[in-house]
Amino acid sequence: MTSPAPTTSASPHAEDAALLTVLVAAPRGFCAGVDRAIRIVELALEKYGAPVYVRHEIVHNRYVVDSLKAKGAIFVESLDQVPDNLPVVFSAHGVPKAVPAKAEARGLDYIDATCPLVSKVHRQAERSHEAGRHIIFIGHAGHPEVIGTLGQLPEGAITLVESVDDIAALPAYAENSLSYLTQTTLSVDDTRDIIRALQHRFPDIIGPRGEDVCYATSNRQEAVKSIVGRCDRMIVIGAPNSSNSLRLVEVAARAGIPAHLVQRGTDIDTAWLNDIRTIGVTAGASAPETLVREVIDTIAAYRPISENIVVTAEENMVFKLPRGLEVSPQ
Ligand code: 10D
Ligand code: SF4
Repeated sequence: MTSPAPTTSASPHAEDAALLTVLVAAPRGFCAGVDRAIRIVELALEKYGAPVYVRHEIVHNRYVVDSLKAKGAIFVESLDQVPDNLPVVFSAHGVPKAVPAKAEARGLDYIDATCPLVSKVHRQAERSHEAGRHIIFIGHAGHPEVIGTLGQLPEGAITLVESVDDIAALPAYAENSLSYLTQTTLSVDDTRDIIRALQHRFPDIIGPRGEDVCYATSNRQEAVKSIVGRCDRMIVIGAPNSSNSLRLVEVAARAGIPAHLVQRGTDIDTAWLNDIRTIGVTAGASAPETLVREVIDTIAAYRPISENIVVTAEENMVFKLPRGLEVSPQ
């Protein structure tokens, strides 16, 4: 745990305000899958030159998307919007099998930036299907990762459940015919409860040995849990469509403190900073550190702060780049 010297500001409000302790959660922000996906777009721009098309936001963050747009990336929601003869990158959330198939049929040069931990779930789904098992998939309907994973198998091979309540509504299945998988960015606590309910109703259901909820998702939730008890309020930097960021807000809110999702410093309501002694700050896996700095600077412009980083885990995960985009050692 490091404790930088108190940061004071020259704001008129700051002069007579008491010191506000800012607890900054670690780990926070970019995970290995997000780092890799952004790098893939940058390397594709270097390799092919602009424009490079990207199907869906490469990660769910407007700042990241705008930065890549400025370098020549064009973001679209459908392959139909990609002109012939131009390269296209698939986002970190993964795509249904039909998407690369369509790109191939059109002769498009495509690069898959799906996080390897999402691809791992895709392969598990294929293996379970080949073994003759029906899959119960725990996830949030309509999320691109869920659409991508459901789209790995023929329609009807996977049933989506979103909550413990959904389990009772499932039909009966033959013995030893079920397996479960999960989205990577779920609430660790909710997922454990849903899996328990599944195992209670279907005692022979099988699932992954480790968690499908990824290391980055669970580390960020754990980091919030470690500070919420000391915070009067929590700020999570992330986008409204970022599943893992929304889960961080939930973790704080469930601990009984007001929790706010902000995209950047300008979203902060200074009323949040009155009459509190300690505020927690974290960032979802798709939010860059520059926005964390911006948020802390915004807080410091309103009240003098003492900034403390609270470390609950070290992360050193790095994923390999796809073939054809590897960077040769200097
Ligand atoms: O919505 P989300 O949490 O799945 O995605 P986001 O782009 O915010 O963060 C990265 C997570 C990915 C790509 C899913 F694994
Ligand atoms: Fe991969 Fe997890 Fe990051 Fe998603 S949140 S991109 S699964 S490491």
